[in-house]
Amino acid sequence: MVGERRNVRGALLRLAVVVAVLVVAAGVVWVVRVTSAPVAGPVADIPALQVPAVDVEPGAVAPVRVGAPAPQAGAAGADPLKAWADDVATRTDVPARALMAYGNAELVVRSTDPDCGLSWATLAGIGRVESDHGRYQGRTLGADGRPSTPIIGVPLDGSPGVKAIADTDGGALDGDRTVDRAVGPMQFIPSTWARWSSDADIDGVGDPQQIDDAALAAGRYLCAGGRDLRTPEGWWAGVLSYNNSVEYGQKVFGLAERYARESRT
Ligand SMILES: [Ca+2]
Ligand SMILES: [Ca+2]
Repeated sequence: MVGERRNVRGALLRLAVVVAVLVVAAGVVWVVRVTSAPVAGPVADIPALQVPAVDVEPGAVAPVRVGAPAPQAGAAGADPLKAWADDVATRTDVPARALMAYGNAELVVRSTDPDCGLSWATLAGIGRVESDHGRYQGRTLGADGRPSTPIIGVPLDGSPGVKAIADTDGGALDGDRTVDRAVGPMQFIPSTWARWSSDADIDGVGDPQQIDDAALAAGRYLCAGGRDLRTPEGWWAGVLSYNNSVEYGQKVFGLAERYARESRT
């Protein structure tokens, strides 16, 4: 079953690469069809439910290939990352504070793992699906990069549609000593956080509720195993490792493509 799916995916991948080459050769801009803009709903909605999945197959050319302007270092004395985030926030629905976290993660990974090709837009797509950039259920994202109250997911107790994950953190991260729960703006399971914990705001603590820390950990996680996120196979493998669902990947794809496009206009 899994092998069969891989073969199909491989075939689709090869097809997608051929199509992408033809499109580029024809000088035609590759446009991903986005079915509609995310619909604002009641704050109690799970963020992912507000996000439409786009009509792309796994293996479709990675959205980062559309070439968003990456955050860059600038003049000494200025804060180029903040200037970039403030600017992009005016054209997207992503709060500037979250953009700073995603952009910072891209910059850090660009220096530590340049072959990964991590894009802030991919992180923003994941952050939108996982927690609406830390704004889940009416929360706000503070200047310190923390949601106004900690984001803690449902108990992973094996209920219908939910994985069963026994407690690994003694409740330290998720407040639950019986089972584990996904935590923070990027929704890390405590055992995953234990492996990928990052300290991007340099306060001496890796905190999955703090969006700089969470975004950098997510970026490192996506790059694991030498993935090149600039390739279709690398991008899809990374995103599906975050959540092994084609619909999830399609949602992140559509968002990342849209954020990248909006950031350029
Ligand atoms: Ca726990
Ligand atoms: Ca930290």
